[in-house]
Amino acid sequence: MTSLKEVYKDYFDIGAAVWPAAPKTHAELLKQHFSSITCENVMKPALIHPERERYDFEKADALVDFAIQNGMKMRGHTLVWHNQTPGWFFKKSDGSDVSREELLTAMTEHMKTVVERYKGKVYCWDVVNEALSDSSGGFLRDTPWLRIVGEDFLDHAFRAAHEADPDALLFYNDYNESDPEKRDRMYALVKGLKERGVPIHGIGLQGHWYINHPPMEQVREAIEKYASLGVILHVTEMDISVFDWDDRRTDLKEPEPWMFEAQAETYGKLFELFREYRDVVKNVTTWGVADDYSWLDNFPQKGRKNWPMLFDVNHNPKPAFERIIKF
Ligand code: HAH
Repeated sequence: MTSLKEVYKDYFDIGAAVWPAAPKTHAELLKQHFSSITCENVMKPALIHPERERYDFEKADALVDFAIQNGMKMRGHTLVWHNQTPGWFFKKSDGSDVSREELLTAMTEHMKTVVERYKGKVYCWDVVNEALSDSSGGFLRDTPWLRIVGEDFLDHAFRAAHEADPDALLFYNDYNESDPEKRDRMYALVKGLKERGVPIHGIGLQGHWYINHPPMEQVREAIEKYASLGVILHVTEMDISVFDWDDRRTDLKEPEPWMFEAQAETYGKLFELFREYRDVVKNVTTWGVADDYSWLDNFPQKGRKNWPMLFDVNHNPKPAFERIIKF
């Protein structure tokens, strides 16, 4: 079977998000098609640093070893986020907030330990994830990072990550990246970081998309606008839901016949765009490997099966796979 990473070797890396069992359960697909992996969860603060004095590196280490053994790159995800971050970062044992200095110290020490440990093994980090507000009202999202540290928490995060590994490529990562309003905020955020001399090298476009959304023109405009900042782009968490965002039905046990064709069309157009922008798009990662497991099976509707990947539940290539290898 044609290897996806081979087909794209002159364009960009092809990545997949993985979990601890994946090197066994999805070994063949991972080895044949992917040149990059990301830990879906096990490098997140809640899993790798559950208590102030306790790190748990075992699962992340094993996935890093798997990447090295198979000549794959490893993306680091993620260092500073409002979700999946343990409460001890933000709260003292009496329940009150830590001080700005205490939170910055915890951030720096977290980065020193995690980023330095994987120096030379993890080639890029999503340093800050999802710091922008979703509504057009606020600029930054209301989180403990913003409330306790203030707006410069991003500056501190990127500087600390850079100090911990000066060779790692550092990313700001977010979703709804091609929505014009959020795009403009993301542009302004990264522009400000660059103007202040903060070490940031790339923007991560999560790429949680839908068969009919977003319009290709918006994705193109977003790529152009971000690229004008002189940063590289990674598509960090790509999947194409077969349900529209507000379609919350839970009764579909098998995909409808038209779905995989329509999904293939969308994957095809997006990969065509990425190829066109190969000078800036350097990695395209799917948030999972095959349809037997996806976070979308529990989001936005718990327990509702979705089929968003390039390979089906039996690990066979779907129409979307066939589409993106032909150009
Ligand atoms: C992403 N958020 C996260 O970056 C990733 O770490 C996680 O595993 C899955 C998706 C997307 C997202 C969300 O978590 C909540 C609302 C909208 C989008």
